[in-house]
Amino acid sequence: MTIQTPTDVVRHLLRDRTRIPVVAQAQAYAPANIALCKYWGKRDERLNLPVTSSLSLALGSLGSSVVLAPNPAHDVVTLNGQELPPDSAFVTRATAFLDLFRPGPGFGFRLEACNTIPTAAGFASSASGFAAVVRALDALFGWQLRDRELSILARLGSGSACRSIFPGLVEWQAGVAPDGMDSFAVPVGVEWPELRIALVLVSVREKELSSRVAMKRTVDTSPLYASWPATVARDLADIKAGLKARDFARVGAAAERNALTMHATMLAAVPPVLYWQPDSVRILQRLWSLRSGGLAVYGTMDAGPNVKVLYEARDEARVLESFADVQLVRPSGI
Ligand code: 2P0
Repeated sequence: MTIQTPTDVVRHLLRDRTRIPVVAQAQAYAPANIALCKYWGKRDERLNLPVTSSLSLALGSLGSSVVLAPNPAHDVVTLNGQELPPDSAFVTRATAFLDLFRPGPGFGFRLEACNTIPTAAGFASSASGFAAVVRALDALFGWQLRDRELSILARLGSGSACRSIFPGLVEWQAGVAPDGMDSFAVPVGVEWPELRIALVLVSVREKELSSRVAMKRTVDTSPLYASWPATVARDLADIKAGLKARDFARVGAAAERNALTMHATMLAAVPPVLYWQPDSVRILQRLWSLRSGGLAVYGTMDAGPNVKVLYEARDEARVLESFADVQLVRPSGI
């Protein structure tokens, strides 16, 4: 069987499994993740296959919890306790993903999702959301798939979700196969409990431009995109070497450079993609001035205006006093 669509992938991975619920409802959690080396651009838009590999750090207790149960005939989706209208973007996307897994046309799901991270403000809630849904599906139907297979299924919902299947430091290996069966996340195998991320809040408003649209526009129109794969190859190697050597400055510098290059590449798209707000710039400048003063802090930004600050546990107090509106995260599993 040739695997070309998300439906083909699901059929292939579930070929020896049944689609009969084995429990009344299933609960699952997945952490959000922040990429130190970013995923920006697809080689296959249907299967969410990336142009490059990427590497992220999971956010411990910041993520998504879901409860999933069968529901007669149609889907009901709640987010943080509120039922969402069926035509909302969130429900449309969730329903389309659940379509891949229904036992039959008359089968509905009740999906209750709770995010401990702001939804759709560049804090990667879609990553933790899809990863948690995949884990809940696995538990509801009793499939007992391996993490690698769960990672492939989560990727079909949102590329970065494949990394949220694992705690800690995780690499999404881009793979080369057209069917994407070699494109999944794996733990990097480095333990670094002192590594921290501070989320510096600029805005929790939902972004106007989805990362999916922005990514495609960048690939299609940015004259700088041609050099992005080489940038990632260099930064990823540097980050992995830095992680192995516990060289925080090397990891931080490469992560910051990678994020800024990604945003520069977006800015050159037509029309330009700019997620930054004036406060984002102010925070980065503050961070650079603190670093000149000897504090080991490095910044990264995603598809939103918020800034994430990488630091080590020993600098926690200084990070806390240096930024307003900051949420400190202790990543688990590292
Ligand atoms: C990342 N981002 O590596 C990059 C950096 C945002 C900036 O992955 O279209 O929601 O669902 O595969 O995974 C956000 O993109 O995009 C993202 P789709 P996704 O974290």
